[in-house]
Amino acid sequence: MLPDQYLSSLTLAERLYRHQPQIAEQIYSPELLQFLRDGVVIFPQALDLDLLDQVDADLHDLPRLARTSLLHGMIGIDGKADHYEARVLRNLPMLGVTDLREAGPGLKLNDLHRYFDSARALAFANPIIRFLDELFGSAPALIQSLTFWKSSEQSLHQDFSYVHHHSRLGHLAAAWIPLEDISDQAGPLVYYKGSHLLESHQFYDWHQGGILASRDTDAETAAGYDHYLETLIGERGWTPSIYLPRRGDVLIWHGALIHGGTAMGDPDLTRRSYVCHYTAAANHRAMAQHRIGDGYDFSEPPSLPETMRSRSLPSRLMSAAGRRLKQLITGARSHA
Ligand SMILES: O=C(O)CCC(=O)C(=O)O
Repeated sequence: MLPDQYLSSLTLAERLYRHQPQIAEQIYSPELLQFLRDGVVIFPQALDLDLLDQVDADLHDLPRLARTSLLHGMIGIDGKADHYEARVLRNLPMLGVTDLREAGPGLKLNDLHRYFDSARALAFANPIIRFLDELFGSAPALIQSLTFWKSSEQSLHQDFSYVHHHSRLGHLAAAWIPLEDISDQAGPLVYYKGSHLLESHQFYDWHQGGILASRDTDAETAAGYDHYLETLIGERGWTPSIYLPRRGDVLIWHGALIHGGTAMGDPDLTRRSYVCHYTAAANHRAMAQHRIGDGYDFSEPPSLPETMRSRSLPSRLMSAAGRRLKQLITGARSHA
């Protein structure tokens, strides 16, 4: 996948914002416009606290699930050998860790929405789905969910290079859902506002001009990515934002936003979070093998919200126009 192919796969909303911002401003909600500008939007206290309680209750089952090897997950996302010698969840006992809740940073559990209805409902919570529907112009589909107990301490990255088993790569966004209030000592999420607005010549060259990381990427190329991001951030003058949310908040970021997990100040602190990656449902429907280019393959089909179906371009445009009209009417009423 080359940079220009990626750029032409961006959402209609983003292409409009990049090329005709004054038109985009007439059509889209303030939240979406903020997202298109910054690559990130935060919805404070938007999630149902009872649902979060239910997720908490279900998570009590995790240690049992981990022992039965039903659960999949990874340890030390960046291969941080100083954190763990094992790479996958079922190897935790080899390290003397009997309860995954006691594991250190870098532990992530895959796709808990497949085990728990509560986690599934949280991934498809209304404020998230409503926003993504406007962004994609069609129903969103969940690609994967990741649950973290502590900070990932994952180095800076852009998701599109790693999460690319959907057909239109520019249709990618993620939600960061705190499962508890997050302390600044717990290794919170860091991101760089505006860093999603890359031009064609600004992408990292993973292989022959391609923008996707693969399992076969050599160590030198992988290491060069850190340097590339640091240089880009320095050149563009982007400054880090640290996300210190309260339970009930949700942050949604763009698939090209530079972000990562910061180092834990206090290794005992948890930083329980639920991270969901989405694309447009239409992308998944077109997907034959859950595999694209030199990307990874996935055995499970994508998850779709039952209540939503993908829509045609005219119907998407009509919805956007309808939303705008509604805002104008509401605005006119509140000024009357
Ligand atoms: O929560 C974190 O520390 C990082 C999560 C992340 O980068 C991702 O899932 O893409």
